[in-house]
Amino acid sequence: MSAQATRRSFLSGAALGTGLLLAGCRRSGPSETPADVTLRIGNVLADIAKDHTISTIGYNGSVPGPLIRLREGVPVTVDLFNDTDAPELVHWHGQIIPAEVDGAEEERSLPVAAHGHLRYRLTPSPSGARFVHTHVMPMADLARGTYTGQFAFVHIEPKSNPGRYDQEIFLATHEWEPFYTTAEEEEEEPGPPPPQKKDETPNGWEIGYQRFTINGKCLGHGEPVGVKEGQRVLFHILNASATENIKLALPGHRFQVVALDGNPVPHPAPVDVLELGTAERVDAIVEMRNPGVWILGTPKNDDRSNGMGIVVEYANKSGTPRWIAPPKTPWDYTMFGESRAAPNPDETIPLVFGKINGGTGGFNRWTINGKSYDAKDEPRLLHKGQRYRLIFDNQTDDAHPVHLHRNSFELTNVWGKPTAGVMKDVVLVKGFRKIAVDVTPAMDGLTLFHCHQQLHMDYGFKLLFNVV
Ligand SMILES: [Cu+2]
Repeated sequence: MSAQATRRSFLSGAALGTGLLLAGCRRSGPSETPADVTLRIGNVLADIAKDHTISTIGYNGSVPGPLIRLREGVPVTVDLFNDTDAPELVHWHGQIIPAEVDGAEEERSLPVAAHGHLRYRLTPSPSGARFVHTHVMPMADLARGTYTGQFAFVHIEPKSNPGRYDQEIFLATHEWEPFYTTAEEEEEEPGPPPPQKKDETPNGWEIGYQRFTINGKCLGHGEPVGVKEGQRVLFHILNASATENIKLALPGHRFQVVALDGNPVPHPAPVDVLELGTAERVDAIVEMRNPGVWILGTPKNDDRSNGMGIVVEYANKSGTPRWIAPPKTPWDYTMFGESRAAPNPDETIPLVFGKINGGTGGFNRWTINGKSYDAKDEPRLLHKGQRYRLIFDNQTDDAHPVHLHRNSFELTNVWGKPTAGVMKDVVLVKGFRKIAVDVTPAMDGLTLFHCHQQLHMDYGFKLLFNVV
């Protein structure tokens, strides 16, 4: 996928009547009319750097998969072809669509069989930066699930588009060549001190990576993002990692954050550093007023030298891309919200996150309210139209990017600070912190809540709701 999609290319796509641009899409078969969206799941050889090719699974032969442009409320037919030897699930992350097509096993969504084909219709909603990714649980197999290249941007155009920008750039981060490690990630901004631990079992496996990419290329190996002085560039950034929460900076520039998880924020605000938990999206406008050749990348030096970055190049400028370490200002969701209390909920549901250490060579297990997910348990009932306050109470030392399917929720309290108006579908709850969100379920059916860190999800960090 090209990093650069101009307004003009989108408009010409819209003129075709489908509002959709899909590179490399294949026809479904001679007997059927072509679908509006076709995703073919299969092996991909991704050249992430010079003389460095990754063999993985992806969509339509590329990593990331093709940019899928949809229009809010305009139904589309979707064709899924699975050229692999294992069943797959394609999850439409951040959309409010029926459980049958949402793409999660727990919700009893339709799988696409090994070497099988699945066709269905869906009505895209809500507008904004969404994405599509596999929802299988690879457990210990680091060659499946979100460790692979099965992810692609889904951009849902609003019914009316008030956006004011000169150029639109889609950037997705992803790591490769995962390995098991016992090293734990240090948090830069330590939270409250951990309570005394009774259990002295050591921490279990964590995941490390050899290579880091943006749009499937290590820093310096892809096409630079070409900009002109004076342009307003809208960046759509997606953390398509299996397990990593990341930070990104563009030295000499600031990001004006205008939307989180695709939803416009009440108070757009400038920041030096973006932070995205796994599966989070940020839309930010950058005014290009500092001509040169720059690195947009992670402040973590090791990860940046292993590839986590992309070059931003002004027209008629050349030279070695520059990196300057950004200030260490903490990310704060509430700066984009309204400083008022949200309306009172009809019901409050505490969700306490716990960890049972796996010991050396074992997997940690994760609990919500003292229990790991069990498919035999009855889902917890929610009523459509009721306002629920979910209290995410993280009693572990890990950060958890927690995700609610088929809904957007409103942040109402972050680390003790009331807020309102920020709508998201993933929120990063740091170690020993609390975040409260309100949700009014919009559509009935099974609705999965889980940590988006693949290893946490696979080892118990899930809870199933049923909206009636
Ligand atoms: Cu987690």
